[in-house]
Amino acid sequence: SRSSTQQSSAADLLVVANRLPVDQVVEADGSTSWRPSPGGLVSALAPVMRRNQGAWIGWPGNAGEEMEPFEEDGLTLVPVALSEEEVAEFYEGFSNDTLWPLYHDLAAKPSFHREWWDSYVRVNQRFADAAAANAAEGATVWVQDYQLQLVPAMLRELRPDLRIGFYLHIPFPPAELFSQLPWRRQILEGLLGADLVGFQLSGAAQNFVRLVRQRVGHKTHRDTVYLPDGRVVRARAFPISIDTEGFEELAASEEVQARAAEIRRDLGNPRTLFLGIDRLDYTKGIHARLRAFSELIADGHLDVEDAVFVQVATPSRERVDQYRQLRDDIDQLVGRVNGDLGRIGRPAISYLHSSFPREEMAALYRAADVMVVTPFRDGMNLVAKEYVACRLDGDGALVLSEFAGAADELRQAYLVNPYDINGMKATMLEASRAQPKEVARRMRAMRKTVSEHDVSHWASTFLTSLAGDPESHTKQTHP
Ligand code: GDG
Repeated sequence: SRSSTQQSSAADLLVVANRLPVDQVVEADGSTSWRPSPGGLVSALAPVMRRNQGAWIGWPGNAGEEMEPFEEDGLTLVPVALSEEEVAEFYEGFSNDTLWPLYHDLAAKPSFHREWWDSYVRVNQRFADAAAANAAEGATVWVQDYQLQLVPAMLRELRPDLRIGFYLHIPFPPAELFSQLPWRRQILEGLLGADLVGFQLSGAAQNFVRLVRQRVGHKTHRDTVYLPDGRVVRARAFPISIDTEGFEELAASEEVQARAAEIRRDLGNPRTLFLGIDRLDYTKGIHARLRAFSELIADGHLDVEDAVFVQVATPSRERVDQYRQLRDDIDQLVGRVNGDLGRIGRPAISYLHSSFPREEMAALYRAADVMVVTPFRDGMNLVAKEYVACRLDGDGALVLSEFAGAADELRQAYLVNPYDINGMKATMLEASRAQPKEVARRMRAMRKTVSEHDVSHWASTFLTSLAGDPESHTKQTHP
């Protein structure tokens, strides 16, 4: 209850996310400090959070002791500590080895372990307690993503005065898949603690509402769930986006332009530079895409003298078995393709297993003639939008999986089915040979979409919708 909650600070707008928007760095002398980890979410939310006494609640990213809240760049950051065991069970286990594959169409086989679930419940409760302790009366709390689906109901239990929103960054699966989850009902009830549940696509919102009707038995109508106590919960789509202007400015800088030219030179000035940039994740379809490209070379449709594929795979979740296996599979494929098809100074695939600063990403986007984004399933896919934002000259072709959320908005991309290798081959070839006028026509339309819908538009649409449903709440927060 309200009186038993310790209030160390009183924020009017709280973001609760698995990770804090900072990384802890250990200096040479052993002391630790914080380095901001810039991302779309924090850059979109920071301005409105500074205006509203904002607090960000999250895990600092490594196992460790409890820490006091601290100020960073005008925001209050509230660290939630996880033990080694919780990192293994809540984060690597239930979040990334149960929910992640299940929510992505079983792109890998999900593991179901009851201890992992217990840890998920325990850690979600810790996040909810931290939010309850730091929220002012009537504050707005915005909970992020699949790691924290129980937080909305736990938080409502502690603090019925709060306005609670939830946003899922990854797909929400159809009932046939979701129903495999032994804890399906608890997750649905966890989400129903929110006033507004946001998804990338309207199909996901519909999956959720249907499941609530079937599995929890509540009355629903379109995007609204009617709870027995009179409260209503809405489920709607809010497609996320990028800091479009930020990417445009970066891409326009002289350094990035010069670096883009240098990248092309270093690759031997190929006629067509294909590019893939992904977290190294089995949902992203990296292996199938590289196979399609290598077959185009083996078949003689492309030649290593004038085509190259640059694949950046950012290291990710390296302690989860399926990710280790994927890394080995891709290493092996790249080695074989380059061994079979490359020539001296002309590898078919230029493969980089590392992460780069934003400037280098922008230079790669500027350098690439054909961007290839072929996930088997993806909530949105920001890389596709970043490529579009960086194409200041209005050229460049985007090959995009129809199973990425981004395909709903970027209709003028060269759309592919990532399971269809021959189809991907044909479309990659078509994109690389298309008339400049045709490429420009498509890019122009996509640039319009990305400039009209950026990440601050996303954040303000969500927060306005959360504040604006008057019948379920009297006190409203205006971001
Ligand atoms: C999840 C959902 C949804 C990647 N490598 C480097 C780097 N990145 C940046 C990209 C992009 C972001 O990371 C990746 O975002 P994606 O959307 O492509 O994919 P996920 O990581 O799977 O994100 C996804 C997203 O959440 C947002 O809701 O779109 O569907 O799966 O911004 O640029 N950035 C830098 N160096 C790298 O090496 N600086």
